[in-house]
Amino acid sequence: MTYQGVIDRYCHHIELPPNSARITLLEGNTPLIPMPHLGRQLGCDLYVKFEGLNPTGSFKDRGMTVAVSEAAGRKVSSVICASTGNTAASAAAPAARAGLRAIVLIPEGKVASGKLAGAIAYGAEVIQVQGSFDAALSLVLEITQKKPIALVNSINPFRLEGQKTAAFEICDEFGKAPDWLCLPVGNAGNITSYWLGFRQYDRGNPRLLGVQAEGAAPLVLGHPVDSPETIATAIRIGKPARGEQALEAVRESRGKIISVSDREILEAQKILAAEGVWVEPASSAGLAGLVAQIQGGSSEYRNCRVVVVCTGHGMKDPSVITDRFVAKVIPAEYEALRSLLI
Ligand code: AN7
Repeated sequence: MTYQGVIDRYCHHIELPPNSARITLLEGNTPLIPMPHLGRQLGCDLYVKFEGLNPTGSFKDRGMTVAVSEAAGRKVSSVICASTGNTAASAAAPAARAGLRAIVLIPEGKVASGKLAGAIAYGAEVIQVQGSFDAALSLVLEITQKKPIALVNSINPFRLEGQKTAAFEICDEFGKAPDWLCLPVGNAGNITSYWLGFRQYDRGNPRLLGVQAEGAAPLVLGHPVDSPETIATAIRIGKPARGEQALEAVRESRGKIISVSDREILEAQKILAAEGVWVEPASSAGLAGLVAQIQGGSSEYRNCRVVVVCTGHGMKDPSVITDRFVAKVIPAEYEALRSLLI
C-alpha cells in the first residue's frame, strides 16, 4: 500500500484552490482502536480514534497540511498562529517543508514540554505572550489583518477542510457513522470540522458529546471565561473562536456539551493508559465526559457504537505523569533487587 496524506486520499471532498502547493507529511489514516474491555464496563461498543499518531503527534496535522498548502500556493512567505502547543508544532512542521517562516504565539509558561520542543525543533519562531491563548489569538488576528502573513489558526477555513477528513475515515472504517462521537473542545475547530465532515460524507451522523474542562468551559457556562485554568493546557481556552458553530453542531446532532473536572480528566488518562493508549490530558476529556454521563445515570449510550477521539499523544506532556511519580532507587546488587521484588 502506498501512503497518502489526507489531501490526496480525499481530494474529491476537500476544497482547495487549484494553484495550491501540496505540502504533506502523510498525515491522517490514524487507527480506530477497539476497546472491548472498557466498552464492556461502560455498556457500549467502544473505539478510540487515536489522533496522537499523526506526524507531529496531534490531530492538528490534518488541517495544517491543507492550510499550509493553500498559503504556500499563493506565495506568502510566513504563517502565524496562536497556540496552546499542538497547533504550533503542527504548523511548524509543514511550514519547514514548504520553506515558509513559521511564527507561533504561545501563552507564557503554559505549554507542555513536548509541544514546545516540537515547535522549536521544526524551526518555528516561538514567542511567549504574557496572557492566555485568547490574548495570543487576538494579537495574531490583528497582525494578519495588517501584514501579509497567513493565519493558520482554525479561523482559517482551509484548516476545517483538512480536519473533517477524520470523520470521513471513521465512516470508511465502519461503512457508516457511529452513534456517538465524544471529543474535547477548546477553540472548537475540531468539533465543527467533524460535523462538517459527517454531514458532507452522507453516511449518517453521530450525536456529538463535546467535553470542556471545568475551569475552561465557556460553552457550558454560556459566556467567555477571562482566566481559564485546567491541567489540560491544550484546552485552556476561554473564548473559543468557533464556539457558536460548535453549539450549533451539537444542537443539530442532538448531542451535548458538558464539562469535567481535572481529576476526572486525569482518571480517564489513566484508564486509557491501562489499555495501552497513552494520551495527553486534554485528549482524555472525551472519555472522561462519556464516563461522567454513564455514571451519572444516562442510558443514551447503552449498546451504542461510540468513538472517543483522542486528539494528542501522551508524549506531548510527559511531566504531567513524571511530576506525580517517584522512582524507587536501589544499589546495583542482586540482593537489593530480589528483596524489592519478592
Ligand atoms: C490535544 O494547539 O487550540 O476545540 O492551539 O491540542 O479544535 O481547539 C489545541 C487544541 C483538543 C481542542 N485536544 O481542539 C492549540 C489548540 C488537544 C488539543 C484540543 C486541542 P479545538
